[in-house]
Amino acid sequence: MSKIIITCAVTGSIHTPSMSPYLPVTTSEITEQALGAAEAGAAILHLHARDPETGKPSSLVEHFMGFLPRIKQASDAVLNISTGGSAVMTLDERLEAPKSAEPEMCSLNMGTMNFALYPAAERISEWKFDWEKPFLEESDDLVFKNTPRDIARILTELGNERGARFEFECYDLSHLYMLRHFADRGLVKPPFFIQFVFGVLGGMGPEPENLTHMKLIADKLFGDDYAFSVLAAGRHQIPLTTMAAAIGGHVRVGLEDSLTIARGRLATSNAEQVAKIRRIVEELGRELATPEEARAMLGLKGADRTAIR
Ligand code: KMH
Ligand code: ZN
Repeated sequence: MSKIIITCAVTGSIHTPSMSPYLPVTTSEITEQALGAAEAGAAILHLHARDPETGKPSSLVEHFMGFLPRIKQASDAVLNISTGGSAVMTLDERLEAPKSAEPEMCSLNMGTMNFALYPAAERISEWKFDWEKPFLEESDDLVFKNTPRDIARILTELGNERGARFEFECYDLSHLYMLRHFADRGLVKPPFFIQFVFGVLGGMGPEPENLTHMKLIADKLFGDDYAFSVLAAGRHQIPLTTMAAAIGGHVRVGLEDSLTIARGRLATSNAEQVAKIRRIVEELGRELATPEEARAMLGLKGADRTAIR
């Protein structure tokens, strides 16, 4: 088995500040937690921005540029900027920061879907900020829009025009076929780095059979032209990533997708989750990929060819 790439998704746009005091939201918190995750073994940092005053997911370039240069100066980790942003943002908003930062990697969500966060609102009794409750509750009527036109635009504007490579977010079997379609159209070339996403309400559930079936179909569609990674929401994070590591995949952890380190215990940092999955994958006999090794495996352009200064 090849070396294993740990991605850490540091803050995301799913969780809200009332859910955990450890969720990084300010520029310093995001910077420090990202650097801690890289030091703990993450080769790739998947990044979203937040409004530092309120913790609300933000698409503003100035919020991204608060932490991107600081992380780049202090670490050689691959910086991967979300193009999913938050489902409440327009595609123009979602693309503003990645287009201006021209990172080595971007996420790319491979289908339009529901992305329902409202069950989480029931578990919170005290809210820190006014925006949080409606943000979660109104996701019962929200469409996370990623049409073929949107996907083509991201492949063109970030991939072909700015040299980014992608973390293809596949929440469902159908998303693998959409990636195959764009490969057939010649808009994207291998090697493909496919993130199998489990446990989002609107995507596939965290059953082990779903992982083996996704791998089976991806093997058929992409042969040797792809590598897969796994992320799973909430308490499914470590079991599903462990299974991925055992069958030759890569792994993604981080507070974006799970706030806990064990049943009922909040993780106090992203680094804590990275350290945990690192212990597990090393016990399984897998060696960690360094950022340079991840760049070579994924065909990335290199940190010096981004617009992050
Ligand atoms: N939080 C993941 C389930 C993106 O940023 O483009 C999805 C994600 C999407 O990371
Ligand atoms: Zn994300």
